Amino acid sequence: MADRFSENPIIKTADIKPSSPDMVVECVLNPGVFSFAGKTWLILRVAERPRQHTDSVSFPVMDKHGRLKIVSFQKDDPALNLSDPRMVKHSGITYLSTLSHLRLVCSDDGVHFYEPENFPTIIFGQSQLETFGIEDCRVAKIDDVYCLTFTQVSEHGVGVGLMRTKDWMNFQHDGMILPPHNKDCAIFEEQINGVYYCLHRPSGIDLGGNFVWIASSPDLLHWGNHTCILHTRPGMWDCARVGAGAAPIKTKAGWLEIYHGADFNHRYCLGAVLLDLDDPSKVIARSEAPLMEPLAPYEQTGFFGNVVFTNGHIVDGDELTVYYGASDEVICGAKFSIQAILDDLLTVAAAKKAIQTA
Ligand code: MAN
Repeated sequence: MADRFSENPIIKTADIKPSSPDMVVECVLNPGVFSFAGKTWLILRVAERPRQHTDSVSFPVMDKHGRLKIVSFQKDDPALNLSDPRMVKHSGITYLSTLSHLRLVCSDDGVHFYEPENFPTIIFGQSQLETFGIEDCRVAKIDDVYCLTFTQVSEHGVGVGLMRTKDWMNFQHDGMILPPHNKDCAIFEEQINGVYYCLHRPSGIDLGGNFVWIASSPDLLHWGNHTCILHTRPGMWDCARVGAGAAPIKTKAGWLEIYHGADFNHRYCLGAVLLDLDDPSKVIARSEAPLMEPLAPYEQTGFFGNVVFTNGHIVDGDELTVYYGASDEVICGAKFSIQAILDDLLTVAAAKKAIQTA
Protein backbone atom coordinates (compact mmCIF):
# COMPACT_ATOMS: atom_id res chain seq x y z
CA MET A 1 0.00 0.00 0.00
CA ALA A 2 2.95 2.30 0.73
CA ASP A 3 4.57 3.89 -2.30
CA ARG A 4 7.98 4.87 -0.95
CA PHE A 5 9.82 7.87 -2.44
CA SER A 6 12.46 6.67 -4.90
CA GLU A 7 14.73 9.34 -3.35
CA ASN A 8 14.59 7.75 0.17
CA PRO A 9 16.14 8.51 2.54
CA ILE A 10 15.45 12.18 1.79
CA ILE A 11 17.32 13.55 4.83
CA LYS A 12 20.37 11.90 6.37
CA THR A 13 22.47 12.88 9.38
CA ALA A 14 25.23 14.21 7.07
CA ASP A 15 22.72 16.76 5.70
CA ILE A 16 22.24 18.33 9.12
CA LYS A 17 24.70 20.78 10.64
CA PRO A 18 25.37 20.01 14.32
CA SER A 19 24.07 22.65 16.72
CA SER A 20 27.64 23.27 17.91
CA PRO A 21 31.08 22.16 16.65
CA ASP A 22 31.62 19.66 19.47
CA MET A 23 28.41 17.76 18.71
CA VAL A 24 27.82 14.92 16.25
CA VAL A 25 24.37 14.44 14.70
CA GLU A 26 23.57 10.75 15.31
CA CYS A 27 19.94 10.70 14.18
CA VAL A 28 17.50 12.84 12.25
CA LEU A 29 14.04 11.41 12.68
CA ASN A 30 10.31 11.62 13.32
CA PRO A 31 9.36 14.95 11.70
CA GLY A 32 6.21 16.95 12.29
CA VAL A 33 4.88 18.28 8.97
CA PHE A 34 2.90 21.34 7.91
CA SER A 35 2.20 23.61 4.94
CA PHE A 36 3.15 27.26 5.32
CA ALA A 37 3.80 30.08 2.85
CA GLY A 38 3.29 27.79 -0.14
CA LYS A 39 5.90 25.26 0.96
CA THR A 40 6.07 21.93 2.78
CA TRP A 41 7.87 22.22 6.11
CA LEU A 42 9.31 19.58 8.40
CA ILE A 43 10.06 20.11 12.05
CA LEU A 44 12.76 17.49 12.47
CA ARG A 45 13.98 15.80 15.59
CA VAL A 46 17.79 16.05 15.62
CA ALA A 47 19.57 13.83 18.15
CA GLU A 48 23.16 14.70 19.04
CA ARG A 49 25.98 13.66 21.34
CA PRO A 50 29.70 14.38 21.60
CA ARG A 51 32.19 12.35 19.56
CA GLN A 52 32.49 8.98 21.31
CA HIS A 53 35.71 7.34 22.58
CA THR A 54 36.23 3.58 22.56
CA ASP A 55 36.41 3.03 26.31
CA SER A 56 33.69 5.42 27.49
CA VAL A 57 30.18 6.59 26.69
CA SER A 58 29.27 10.26 26.91
CA PHE A 59 26.07 12.16 26.33
CA PRO A 60 24.78 15.71 26.80
CA VAL A 61 22.28 16.81 29.42
CA MET A 62 21.05 20.35 30.01
CA ASP A 63 21.62 21.69 33.52
CA LYS A 64 19.04 23.73 35.39
CA HIS A 65 20.47 26.98 33.96
CA GLY A 66 19.95 25.74 30.39
CA ARG A 67 23.67 25.04 29.88
CA LEU A 68 24.89 21.83 28.26
CA LYS A 69 26.95 19.51 30.38
CA ILE A 70 28.51 16.26 29.24
CA VAL A 71 28.07 13.15 31.39
CA SER A 72 30.54 10.26 30.84
CA PHE A 73 30.85 6.73 32.14
CA GLN A 74 33.65 4.21 31.59
CA LYS A 75 32.39 1.25 29.56
CA ASP A 76 33.81 -1.29 32.04
CA ASP A 77 31.80 0.25 34.89
CA PRO A 78 29.70 -2.69 36.22
CA ALA A 79 26.83 -0.29 37.06
CA LEU A 80 26.49 0.64 33.36
CA ASN A 81 23.88 -0.91 31.00
CA LEU A 82 24.04 -0.01 27.29
CA SER A 83 21.78 -2.77 25.97
CA ASP A 84 19.39 -0.30 24.29
CA PRO A 85 21.27 2.18 22.04
CA ARG A 86 18.70 4.87 22.84
CA MET A 87 19.47 4.81 26.54
CA VAL A 88 22.27 4.85 29.06
CA LYS A 89 21.34 3.17 32.32
CA HIS A 90 23.59 3.66 35.31
CA SER A 91 23.04 2.80 38.98
CA GLY A 92 19.27 2.61 38.54
CA ILE A 93 19.02 5.94 36.65
CA THR A 94 18.02 6.04 32.98
CA TYR A 95 19.46 8.78 30.75
CA LEU A 96 19.08 9.19 26.98
CA SER A 97 22.18 8.44 24.89
CA THR A 98 21.52 11.52 22.75
CA LEU A 99 19.95 14.93 23.34
CA SER A 100 17.23 15.92 20.86
CA HIS A 101 16.14 19.33 19.67
CA LEU A 102 13.77 20.39 16.90
CA ARG A 103 14.91 21.84 13.58
CA LEU A 104 12.94 23.52 10.79
CA VAL A 105 13.49 22.81 7.10
CA CYS A 106 11.26 23.57 4.11
CA SER A 107 10.81 22.40 0.54
CA ASP A 108 9.24 23.49 -2.73
CA ASP A 109 8.62 19.92 -3.99
CA GLY A 110 8.16 17.93 -0.76
CA VAL A 111 11.31 15.89 -1.46
CA HIS A 112 14.31 18.25 -1.37
CA PHE A 113 14.53 20.16 1.89
CA TYR A 114 16.68 23.14 2.87
CA GLU A 115 17.02 25.53 5.79
CA PRO A 116 14.66 28.49 5.44
CA GLU A 117 16.19 31.95 5.57
CA ASN A 118 14.99 34.49 8.11
CA PHE A 119 13.37 31.99 10.44
CA PRO A 120 14.65 30.70 13.78
CA THR A 121 15.49 27.15 12.65
CA ILE A 122 16.52 25.53 15.94
CA ILE A 123 14.21 24.99 18.90
CA PHE A 124 15.98 23.67 21.99
CA GLY A 125 14.37 22.38 25.14
CA GLN A 126 14.62 25.07 27.77
CA SER A 127 12.71 24.11 30.87
CA GLN A 128 13.36 21.87 33.87
CA LEU A 129 11.08 19.34 32.19
CA GLU A 130 13.21 19.29 29.00
CA THR A 131 16.74 18.74 30.30
CA PHE A 132 17.01 15.42 28.36
CA GLY A 133 15.58 17.08 25.24
CA ILE A 134 12.43 17.54 23.17
CA GLU A 135 11.25 14.99 20.60
CA ASP A 136 8.72 13.89 17.98
CA CYS A 137 6.75 17.10 17.36
CA ARG A 138 3.22 16.92 15.93
CA VAL A 139 1.76 20.01 14.24
CA ALA A 140 -2.01 20.62 14.21
CA LYS A 141 -3.31 23.73 12.46
CA ILE A 142 -6.43 25.08 14.14
CA ASP A 143 -7.76 28.15 12.30
CA ASP A 144 -4.59 30.22 11.77
CA VAL A 145 -2.67 28.82 14.77
CA TYR A 146 -0.12 26.02 14.52
CA CYS A 147 -0.26 23.91 17.70
CA LEU A 148 2.92 21.94 18.38
CA THR A 149 2.75 18.97 20.73
CA PHE A 150 6.04 17.28 21.51
CA THR A 151 7.69 14.96 24.00
CA GLN A 152 9.45 16.66 26.91
CA VAL A 153 12.08 14.44 28.54
CA SER A 154 13.88 14.96 31.84
CA GLU A 155 14.81 13.11 35.01
CA HIS A 156 11.22 13.82 36.11
CA GLY A 157 9.83 11.66 33.31
CA VAL A 158 8.38 11.87 29.81
CA GLY A 159 5.40 14.18 29.17
CA VAL A 160 3.69 16.22 26.47
CA GLY A 161 4.47 19.90 25.90
CA LEU A 162 2.52 22.46 23.86
CA MET A 163 3.81 25.46 21.92
CA ARG A 164 1.78 27.69 19.63
CA THR A 165 2.72 29.96 16.75
CA LYS A 166 1.05 31.80 13.90
CA ASP A 167 4.14 32.86 11.98
CA TRP A 168 6.95 30.43 12.98
CA MET A 169 8.87 33.45 14.30
CA ASN A 170 7.15 33.99 17.64
CA PHE A 171 6.23 31.07 19.89
CA GLN A 172 3.96 30.90 22.89
CA HIS A 173 5.23 28.25 25.34
CA ASP A 174 2.32 26.61 27.14
CA GLY A 175 4.35 24.16 29.22
CA MET A 176 3.46 20.54 29.94
CA ILE A 177 -0.16 19.71 29.12
CA LEU A 178 -0.04 15.96 29.86
CA PRO A 179 2.26 14.82 32.70
CA PRO A 180 4.42 11.66 32.79
CA HIS A 181 4.33 9.09 31.55
CA ASN A 182 2.73 10.35 28.35
CA LYS A 183 3.69 10.98 24.72
CA ASP A 184 2.35 10.69 21.13
CA CYS A 185 -0.20 13.50 21.48
CA ALA A 186 -2.07 14.36 18.27
CA ILE A 187 -4.59 17.20 18.41
CA PHE A 188 -7.62 17.17 16.07
CA GLU A 189 -7.55 20.20 13.76
CA GLU A 190 -11.09 21.33 14.52
CA GLN A 191 -13.49 21.29 17.43
CA ILE A 192 -16.13 18.55 17.63
CA ASN A 193 -19.38 19.55 19.33
CA GLY A 194 -17.71 22.66 20.72
CA VAL A 195 -14.61 21.09 22.28
CA TYR A 196 -11.06 20.22 21.23
CA TYR A 197 -9.92 16.60 21.14
CA CYS A 198 -6.55 14.91 21.27
CA LEU A 199 -5.19 11.39 21.11
CA HIS A 200 -2.47 10.61 23.63
CA ARG A 201 -0.51 7.69 25.04
CA PRO A 202 -0.10 7.35 28.79
CA SER A 203 1.73 4.21 29.93
CA GLY A 204 0.47 1.94 32.67
CA ILE A 205 3.26 0.58 34.86
CA ASP A 206 1.89 -2.47 36.68
CA LEU A 207 -1.62 -2.49 35.27
CA GLY A 208 -2.69 -1.39 31.80
CA GLY A 209 -0.11 -0.85 29.08
CA ASN A 210 0.94 1.40 26.21
CA PHE A 211 -2.51 2.20 24.84
CA VAL A 212 -4.02 5.10 22.87
CA TRP A 213 -6.42 7.36 24.77
CA ILE A 214 -8.62 10.25 23.71
CA ALA A 215 -9.34 13.39 25.76
CA SER A 216 -11.22 16.64 25.27
CA SER A 217 -10.53 20.22 26.30
CA PRO A 218 -12.19 23.63 26.20
CA ASP A 219 -8.90 25.49 25.64
CA LEU A 220 -6.15 23.03 24.50
CA LEU A 221 -4.53 23.36 27.95
CA HIS A 222 -6.83 21.51 30.33
CA TRP A 223 -7.65 17.97 29.23
CA GLY A 224 -10.36 15.74 30.67
CA ASN A 225 -12.86 13.05 29.73
CA HIS A 226 -9.97 10.63 29.22
CA THR A 227 -11.05 7.43 27.50
CA CYS A 228 -8.92 4.50 26.41
CA ILE A 229 -9.74 3.66 22.78
CA LEU A 230 -6.99 1.41 21.43
CA HIS A 231 -5.28 -1.49 23.18
CA THR A 232 -2.28 -3.46 22.05
CA ARG A 233 -3.28 -6.79 20.45
CA PRO A 234 -1.70 -9.99 21.80
CA GLY A 235 0.22 -11.97 19.20
CA MET A 236 -0.01 -9.23 16.58
CA TRP A 237 2.44 -6.69 15.13
CA ASP A 238 1.13 -4.08 17.60
CA CYS A 239 1.23 -6.31 20.70
CA ALA A 240 3.63 -4.22 22.83
CA ARG A 241 2.79 -0.56 22.24
CA VAL A 242 0.57 1.65 20.14
CA GLY A 243 0.69 5.44 19.74
CA ALA A 244 -0.96 8.08 17.57
CA GLY A 245 0.79 9.59 14.55
CA ALA A 246 -0.11 13.06 13.28
CA ALA A 247 -3.43 14.96 13.47
CA PRO A 248 -6.40 12.75 12.51
CA ILE A 249 -7.56 13.18 8.89
CA LYS A 250 -11.21 14.12 8.42
CA THR A 251 -12.91 11.89 5.81
CA LYS A 252 -16.58 11.21 5.01
CA ALA A 253 -16.24 7.80 6.66
CA GLY A 254 -14.74 9.14 9.90
CA TRP A 255 -11.51 10.46 11.40
CA LEU A 256 -8.64 8.48 9.94
CA GLU A 257 -5.61 8.11 12.18
CA ILE A 258 -2.31 6.58 11.14
CA TYR A 259 -0.71 5.10 14.24
CA HIS A 260 2.43 3.17 15.12
CA GLY A 261 2.44 -0.23 16.71
CA ALA A 262 5.43 -2.19 17.99
CA ASP A 263 5.97 -5.76 19.07
CA PHE A 264 8.17 -7.00 21.93
CA ASN A 265 11.22 -6.99 19.62
CA HIS A 266 10.71 -3.22 19.20
CA ARG A 267 9.74 -3.68 15.54
CA TYR A 268 7.71 -0.57 14.68
CA CYS A 269 5.04 -0.66 11.93
CA LEU A 270 2.25 1.71 10.89
CA GLY A 271 -1.45 0.93 11.03
CA ALA A 272 -4.73 2.79 10.58
CA VAL A 273 -7.79 3.31 12.71
CA LEU A 274 -11.09 4.99 11.85
CA LEU A 275 -12.96 7.00 14.51
CA ASP A 276 -16.55 8.21 14.51
CA LEU A 277 -16.91 11.73 13.09
CA ASP A 278 -19.28 12.94 15.78
CA ASP A 279 -17.85 10.98 18.72
CA PRO A 280 -14.19 10.15 18.04
CA SER A 281 -13.98 7.97 21.14
CA LYS A 282 -15.87 5.34 19.08
CA VAL A 283 -13.62 3.11 17.01
CA ILE A 284 -15.28 2.13 13.71
CA ALA A 285 -12.47 0.01 12.28
CA ARG A 286 -8.81 -0.85 12.76
CA SER A 287 -6.37 -2.40 10.30
CA GLU A 288 -5.52 -6.05 10.82
CA ALA A 289 -2.32 -6.06 8.76
CA PRO A 290 0.17 -3.20 9.03
CA LEU A 291 -0.12 -0.40 6.48
CA MET A 292 3.64 -0.23 6.35
CA GLU A 293 6.40 -2.42 7.78
CA PRO A 294 10.16 -1.87 7.98
CA LEU A 295 11.17 -3.63 4.75
CA ALA A 296 13.61 -1.34 2.94
CA PRO A 297 17.28 -1.61 3.98
CA TYR A 298 17.25 1.92 5.50
CA GLU A 299 14.22 0.88 7.61
CA GLN A 300 15.88 -2.29 8.87
CA THR A 301 19.37 -1.06 9.67
CA GLY A 302 20.46 2.11 11.45
CA PHE A 303 20.73 3.68 14.89
CA PHE A 304 17.75 1.59 16.05
CA GLY A 305 16.78 -0.82 13.28
CA ASN A 306 13.39 -2.17 12.20
CA VAL A 307 11.53 1.06 12.82
CA VAL A 308 9.10 3.07 10.69
CA PHE A 309 7.62 5.83 12.84
CA THR A 310 5.44 8.72 11.72
CA ASN A 311 4.16 11.88 13.33
CA GLY A 312 3.65 14.02 10.23
CA HIS A 313 1.88 14.00 6.88
CA ILE A 314 0.41 16.16 4.11
CA VAL A 315 -3.08 15.52 2.71
CA ASP A 316 -3.82 16.56 -0.86
CA GLY A 317 -7.20 15.22 -1.98
CA ASP A 318 -6.89 11.44 -1.95
CA GLU A 319 -3.11 11.56 -1.71
CA LEU A 320 -1.57 11.12 1.72
CA THR A 321 2.16 11.80 1.92
CA VAL A 322 3.55 10.32 5.11
CA TYR A 323 6.96 11.49 6.30
CA TYR A 324 8.61 9.10 8.68
CA GLY A 325 11.72 8.26 10.63
CA ALA A 326 13.40 5.06 9.45
CA SER A 327 15.57 3.08 11.88
CA ASP A 328 15.53 6.19 14.12
CA GLU A 329 18.31 7.56 11.89
CA VAL A 330 17.04 9.04 8.61
CA ILE A 331 13.94 10.68 7.20
CA CYS A 332 11.88 9.16 4.40
CA GLY A 333 8.57 9.68 2.62
CA ALA A 334 5.85 7.42 1.24
CA LYS A 335 2.55 8.04 -0.52
CA PHE A 336 -0.76 6.31 0.15
CA SER A 337 -4.27 6.55 -1.26
CA ILE A 338 -6.66 7.57 1.52
CA GLN A 339 -9.51 5.76 -0.25
CA ALA A 340 -7.49 2.54 -0.44
CA ILE A 341 -6.81 2.73 3.33
CA LEU A 342 -10.51 3.39 4.02
CA ASP A 343 -11.60 0.55 1.71
CA ASP A 344 -9.32 -1.81 3.58
CA LEU A 345 -10.56 -0.62 6.99
CA LEU A 346 -14.22 -0.86 6.02
CA THR A 347 -13.73 -4.34 4.54
CA VAL A 348 -12.19 -5.48 7.83
CA ALA A 349 -15.07 -3.88 9.78
CA ALA A 350 -17.72 -5.48 7.52
CA ALA A 351 -16.05 -8.91 7.80
CA LYS A 352 -15.99 -8.62 11.62
CA LYS A 353 -19.65 -7.63 11.70
CA ALA A 354 -20.57 -10.54 9.43
CA ILE A 355 -18.82 -12.97 11.80
CA GLN A 356 -20.60 -11.43 14.83
CA THR A 357 -24.07 -11.63 13.23
CA ALA A 358 -23.58 -15.09 11.67
C1 MAN B 1 9.67 5.55 20.87
C2 MAN B 1 9.97 7.00 20.63
C3 MAN B 1 10.22 7.31 19.18
C4 MAN B 1 11.13 6.30 18.52
C5 MAN B 1 10.65 4.88 18.80
C6 MAN B 1 11.58 3.82 18.26
O1 MAN B 1 8.35 5.27 20.51
O2 MAN B 1 11.10 7.36 21.37
O3 MAN B 1 10.82 8.56 19.10
O4 MAN B 1 11.18 6.51 17.13
O5 MAN B 1 10.56 4.71 20.20
O6 MAN B 1 12.81 3.88 18.90
